[in-house]
Amino acid sequence: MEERIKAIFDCVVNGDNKGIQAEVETALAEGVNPSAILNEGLIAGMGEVGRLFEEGEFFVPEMLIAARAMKSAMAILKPHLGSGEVGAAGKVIIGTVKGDLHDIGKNLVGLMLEGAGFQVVDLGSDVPAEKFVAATQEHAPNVVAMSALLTTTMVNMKSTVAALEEAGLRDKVKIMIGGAPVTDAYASQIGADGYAADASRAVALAKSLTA
Ligand code: B1M
Repeated sequence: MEERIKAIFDCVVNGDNKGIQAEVETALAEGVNPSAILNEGLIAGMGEVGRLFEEGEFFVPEMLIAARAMKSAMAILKPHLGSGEVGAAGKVIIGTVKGDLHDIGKNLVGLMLEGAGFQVVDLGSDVPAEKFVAATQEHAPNVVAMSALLTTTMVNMKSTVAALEEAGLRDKVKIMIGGAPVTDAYASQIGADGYAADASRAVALAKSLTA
């Protein structure tokens, strides 16, 4: 079993898009826990890619092919990650903020929220504040969820909170944020209602915000 997970980890690091699909399917067929595939294989593999990038061994193309492999694996894993009745828990709009193209963590949070019974409207990545505002007007969600992976883009969470306030929508929604550079203190500082460090904590937070 551990060998399977190690193979999945290696496929992410090597950006092996075909290999990872076969490995994940085999692991699932063998009864390996989907959460272990996700956390110890995919997320840990991506962490290693980040480390190699930081050390100058990997460059942007390597990060891109790793991301592609991770996305293929997540698509296979999706049906195995939850079984809540979609929409029963509430509605969330989610996006990665303006200037930021990192969407894997955001996708994972969206996927886990869906699994927990939330209806999720995914605005994608590089989402300007006005688009969050327009989507809030259109969909009337319970929660607006923002992701950022760059220290240079997390500031756009603050402008989005301000834009929601300006549009008179701030009291109608809960706002949650997350992503590697984001913290609890930052959430308080910008007037968000909560911060979650990872996808399962994001589900717990969304549940408590909508309770
Ligand atoms: Co970039 N990148 N990247 N990158 N990239 C990081 C983030 C970086 C930390 C790498 C490093 O230096 N070690 C660094 C940021 C440094 C900083 O600002 N502090 C960085 C950089 C510098 C860049 C560029 C500037 C590189 C360049 O061009 N020179 C560039 C910026 C482009 C842009 O956005 N404008 C860039 C580009 C890219 C790619 C496009 C090549 C690719 C992204 C592809 C894609 O997403 N479609 C990429 C990747 C893959 C990474 C790393 C390697 C992996 C990110 C990832 O997917 N992790 C990353 C290094 C790392 O994180 N160690 C790195 C896996 C994912 C499951 O985790 O996204 O953290 P994460 O999500 C977690 C939690 O954070 C949390 O839950 C998730 C699941 O547990 N979470 C939430 C996330 N959102 C949440 C929202 C919530 C709650 C929880 O509520 C709403």
